[in-house]
Amino acid sequence: MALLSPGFHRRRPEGEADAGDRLPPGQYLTDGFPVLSAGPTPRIIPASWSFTVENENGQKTSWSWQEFMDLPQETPTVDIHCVTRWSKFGTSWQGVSLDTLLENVETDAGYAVFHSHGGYTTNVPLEEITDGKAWIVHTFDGEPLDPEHGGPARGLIPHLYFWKSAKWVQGVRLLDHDDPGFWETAGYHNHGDPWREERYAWA
Ligand SMILES: Nc1nc2c(c(=O)[nH]1)N[C@H]1C(S)=C(S)[C@@H](COP(=O)(O)O)O[C@H]1N2
Ligand SMILES: [Mo]
Repeated sequence: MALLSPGFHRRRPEGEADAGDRLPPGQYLTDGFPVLSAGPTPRIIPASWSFTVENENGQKTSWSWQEFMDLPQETPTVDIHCVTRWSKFGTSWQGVSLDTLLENVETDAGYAVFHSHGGYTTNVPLEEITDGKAWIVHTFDGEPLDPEHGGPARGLIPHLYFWKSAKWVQGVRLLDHDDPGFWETAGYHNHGDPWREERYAWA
């Protein structure tokens, strides 16, 4: 027996017509914004927040909240993909490009590790966060980023699974060698490309 009567066409909500091309394999779309945190939510006030880039020789460059907010701001609108299989289309953010933050940093490093208040870390090859591919963001949907989602500021590397986007970020270390982070040492894939389903190290 046919489950659909003749002439019935499933209608997709506006804007989802190309979900097939836009949705990486094994993912489903959500309109919500799930919270995934490995520990408690740290409460950090902007006045005591700073961001530090440390190069492979230990040289540090830091911005206070005000200095960070005075840097050129960008407003990326991007799709995000969590390894637990939810994806969210068209999320809009405001923040500073890693290109801007790395502009005056002297480095021959090939790798980077983001580190967060609370001890979370995540590693990426440096080329994954340059050329307009990554930001430190402080605003989501026009509002200051909620603490649950990483406020006052988090990493945003949308072309990799969302665990690479460190919440409550406080800095990035540049290294001449790879140094797997929190989930990467716990069995997640070292790279995490959602289009190649790089979910787990053993898969
Ligand atoms: N500091 C920190 N950053 C983190 C995490 C975390 O536990 N701690 N979880 C990661 C994971 S697994 C995901 S899917 C996203 C979730 O972000 P959200 O809670 O804003 O959806 O943050 C990533 N960044
Ligand atoms: Mo995740």
